[in-house]
Amino acid sequence: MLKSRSLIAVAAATLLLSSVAHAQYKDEYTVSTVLPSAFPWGQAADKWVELVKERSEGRINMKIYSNSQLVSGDQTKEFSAMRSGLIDMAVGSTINWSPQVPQLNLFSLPFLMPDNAAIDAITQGDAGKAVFEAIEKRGVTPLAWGENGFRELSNSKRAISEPADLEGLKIRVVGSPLFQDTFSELGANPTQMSWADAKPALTTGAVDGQENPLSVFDVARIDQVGQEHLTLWHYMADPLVFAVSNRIWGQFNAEDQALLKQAAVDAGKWEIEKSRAELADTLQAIKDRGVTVTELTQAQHDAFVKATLPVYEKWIPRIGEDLVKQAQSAVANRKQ
Ligand code: X2X
Repeated sequence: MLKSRSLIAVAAATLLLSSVAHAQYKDEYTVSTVLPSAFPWGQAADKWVELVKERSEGRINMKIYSNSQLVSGDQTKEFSAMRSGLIDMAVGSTINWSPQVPQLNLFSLPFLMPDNAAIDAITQGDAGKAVFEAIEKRGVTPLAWGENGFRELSNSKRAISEPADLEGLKIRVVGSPLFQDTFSELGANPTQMSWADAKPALTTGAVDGQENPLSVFDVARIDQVGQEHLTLWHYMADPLVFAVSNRIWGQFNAEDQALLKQAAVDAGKWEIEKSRAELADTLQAIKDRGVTVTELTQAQHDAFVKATLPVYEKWIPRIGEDLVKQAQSAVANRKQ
């Protein structure tokens, strides 16, 4: 009798606790992205939202706010907004969060990652774990990796196949001052600008060029704003990170945390495979529109690597020497 009474008490307490936990759940969680559903980035977020809704049987609902609208278009403020609780969740680029998380500059080191296997070796290994720890220490819980892609260089003036071709060109960049350094080393004239301002600036000729993955060049129709020359130099790639503000994360019970994480892992994997598989067709579509596409010879590639080496000297101390070494050895030992 006594035993069953205490069992009832435990059951009642559990029920109460779980209803308290439920009461804390929001009707809808905000998810910030820069690029909307027409781009692989937006599709990664769509997939996450869809999987979470399905697997939680409609208990956890998320709504995507694209074009960085929750931070009035200023994508470099997204991380801070998540940390302070203004944004609940995000699928964000390492570039845009690097002003707040210096370790994220790792991925922007020029020519650190020669191919997809190199990206995977970093994100799926110890270096990736260290990067996630750095994000978490700053108030945001990272769950999984996605991909924006290798960033290629376009401009309206001329074909670029060596550093000297960049001389004096005004190039739109975003994120941390690392990009100012990279393009300054190459003799260009870099200007920091949000994505919201980039297309208008390309249209008016306020800037001559920009760098973005082929999918972004293609879907945003960057060729229509005079960007006739495209150089495939693969100088860096920005992974995407699926993440939740620590304040929000702590409100989910362990089961739902696992659900959110697994859904992010699955959505990320799906998006990475999809966007890599689409790349060849995307490049063909860009060529078909008359864009001059320049591929570099090994010697031309090496000249860019050499010209940007000073960026390493300046940025390794800021990123962390151990982390950079860890990443470099992951790349050197990657599975092909
Ligand atoms: O602004 C860009 O270049 C973009 C869309 O690629 C990022 O958000 C990093």
